[in-house]
Amino acid sequence: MLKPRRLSRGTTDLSLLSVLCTAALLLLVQTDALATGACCLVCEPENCVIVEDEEECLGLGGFFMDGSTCEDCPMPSIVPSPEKCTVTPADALVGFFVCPSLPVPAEASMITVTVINSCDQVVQNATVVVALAAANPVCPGGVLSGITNREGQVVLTLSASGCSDGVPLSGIIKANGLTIRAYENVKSPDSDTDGSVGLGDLVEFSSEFLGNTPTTCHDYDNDGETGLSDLVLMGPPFSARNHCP
Ligand SMILES: [Ca+2]
Ligand SMILES: [Ca+2]
Repeated sequence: MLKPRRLSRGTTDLSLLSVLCTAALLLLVQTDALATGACCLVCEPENCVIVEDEEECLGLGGFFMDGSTCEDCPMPSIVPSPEKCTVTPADALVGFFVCPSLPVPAEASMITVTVINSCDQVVQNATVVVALAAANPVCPGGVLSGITNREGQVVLTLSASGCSDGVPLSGIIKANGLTIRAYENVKSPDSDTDGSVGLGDLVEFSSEFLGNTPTTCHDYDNDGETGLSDLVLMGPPFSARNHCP
């Protein structure tokens, strides 16, 4: 009576063993499948490859996203890198030179924003928006936004007045929603904000130029003094009596 039992138990043990082996194999296959993930190569043309582990991905110079697919890799192309973007001539002037734009915009009031991403690629079709503080009223109809072209550039005419001298966040530039510049200086030859560059502004300019009042609103290039380089910026819009529409 014991014999069949032993046989039966042996058969059961064998079956159990084969079930366990199959399970272990399945687990192994499953673990292996889970180990793959997306290796994002953000600056490479192919953008992503599927690899088995982080080590393999690091060897390729990417970053590993365990269990992910390539669709999960971030697309760097539209995200600007603030330090790589350029703004002329505002970066050199350490702020915005703004000016009522009629009849002809003052040269320095036309800024060229070049949007670059972290891969040193230009960003086309980026939405660029300039925002000024209340101390720098924009002329009626002034457009302070645009879309970058194939070279990743957009030219904006800053048709505005007033003075922000060393005031944080006075002039902001955003590209695709990300702040790429935050200037403390936004200065206009129409500093009295009456909408035109006239005698009142010249009187204020002269006072700073001659040192009768402290250097503030008419130091357009923000080098610490109201001098000849500022006169060069003030001259043309004053001669043309630049004004808002
Ligand atoms: Ca004025
Ligand atoms: Ca100056």
